Amino acid sequence: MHHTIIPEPVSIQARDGSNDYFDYKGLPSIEGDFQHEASVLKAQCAAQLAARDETRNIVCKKDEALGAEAYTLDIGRERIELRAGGGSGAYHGFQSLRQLFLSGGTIPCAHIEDAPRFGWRGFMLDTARYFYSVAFIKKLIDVLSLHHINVFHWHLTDDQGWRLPVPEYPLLVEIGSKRVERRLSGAPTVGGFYTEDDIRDIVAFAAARHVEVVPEVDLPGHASAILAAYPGMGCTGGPYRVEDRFGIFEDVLCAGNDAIFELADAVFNTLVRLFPSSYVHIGGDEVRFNRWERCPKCKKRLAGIGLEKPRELQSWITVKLASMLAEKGKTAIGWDEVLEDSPRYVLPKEVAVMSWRGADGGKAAVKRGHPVIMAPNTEGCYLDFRHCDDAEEPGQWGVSTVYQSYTMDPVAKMSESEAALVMGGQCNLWSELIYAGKIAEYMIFPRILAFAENMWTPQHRKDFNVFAQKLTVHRQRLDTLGIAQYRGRLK
Ligand code: TNX
Repeated sequence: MHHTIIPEPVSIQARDGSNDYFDYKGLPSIEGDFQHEASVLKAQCAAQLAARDETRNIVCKKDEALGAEAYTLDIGRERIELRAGGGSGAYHGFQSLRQLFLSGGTIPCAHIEDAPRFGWRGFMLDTARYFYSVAFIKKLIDVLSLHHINVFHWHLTDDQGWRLPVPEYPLLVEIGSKRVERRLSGAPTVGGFYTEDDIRDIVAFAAARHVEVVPEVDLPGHASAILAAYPGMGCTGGPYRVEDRFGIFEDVLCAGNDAIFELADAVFNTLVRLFPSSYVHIGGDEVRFNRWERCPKCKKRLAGIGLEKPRELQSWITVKLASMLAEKGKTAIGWDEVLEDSPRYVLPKEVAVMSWRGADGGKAAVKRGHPVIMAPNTEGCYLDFRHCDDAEEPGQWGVSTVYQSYTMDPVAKMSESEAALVMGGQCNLWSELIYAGKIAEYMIFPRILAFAENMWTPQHRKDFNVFAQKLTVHRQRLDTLGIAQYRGRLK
């Protein structure tokens, strides 16, 4: 049997001319270094590998010669040796093994060497358009980490809901986390928020799986939930409501009101307290300028800071927010609109740009020296799109195939120095139409598997036909884990 690990490792060498295999009657003992990671593996395997097999063992060694995320596996008849440069490498090695354990049967003896192509292999979940339970988010993070996805970008706020409690601004969740669901009669509100304990729980759960949780609060647009809670933050003063429609709304935070920075400061302090990641995503997408054009306070602000066009206020806000974060030791990430700056308020080089309206934003950003994460909605990164062009398929806006997720090249048409600024890529699940976790799973799988291999595996080792073959085996592993998946055509 060929090994069917997704993403495909850098190299797999079968033991010379032998048909030897590692056979086991239960979970082997795990000895040596990386006991933290080993304990996670034991918990993950408990359901499928209830028994222990003490005659077999996995011996783990830290190997300084390997990179932090790199690992090797030596699969012998009675013993597997895992070497890794650090905890994350060990974790990835364990997850490759976990995939093989999930299929049951024996494991052919082999030597595996592995390390990622890109360091940022992300997935974003929009928990604002619909609210998902802590249990679901943990289930998702666990199965993402099975495929070496290492960043969970948590979209916490949007027009339709604010999910983050901020002590100084209690109405953000009291009012901002619920919306009227007008299609329902009776008690017509939906929503929810994550308590600090929920957030700590998710962050710790992810950290144990070597997944970094990057929070996003979307500013200054997509702000209806903030405005409903604190109408003074808008240009017109309202009335506002937590939106029950989807789309883009003209009411955004008032650029002429200093109170928006007080609010941002309190929000950032909460994020700093709860999220160890060095990144904070500040959104910045789809800001409409109509209100700013007519608002006396915004006009006054423009004059005060020497700008002419109201649209330039967005770069002024972005630069301000990014420097507030820098003072708190965090690096800002923004959607690619943050690149449309004003000559006076130029985006600081260290701000990372997430390219979503195709790859052009990312390409322009590396030319200007910004770190970039590629998530083009034109090339397989938008999991809210339908899997294929079929009227029966759920999804919005367009089609995004498994094949596109497999082939999106984050460094296409870049020079070597530009490509060096590309941290990696990310798939996003926007949830306007995704009202339940099971639907989310269906939209995520198997596209995220194709994407994981795309971000991890060196190009010369990628082969879509082999991937599609492995998928037939791998689908059963997802079934075992209780993950829903799309089963239609891949191209
Ligand atoms: C654009 S991607 C948005 C989201 C929508 C998404 C739908 C981005 C930064 N903004 O608000 O949910 O399109 O595909």
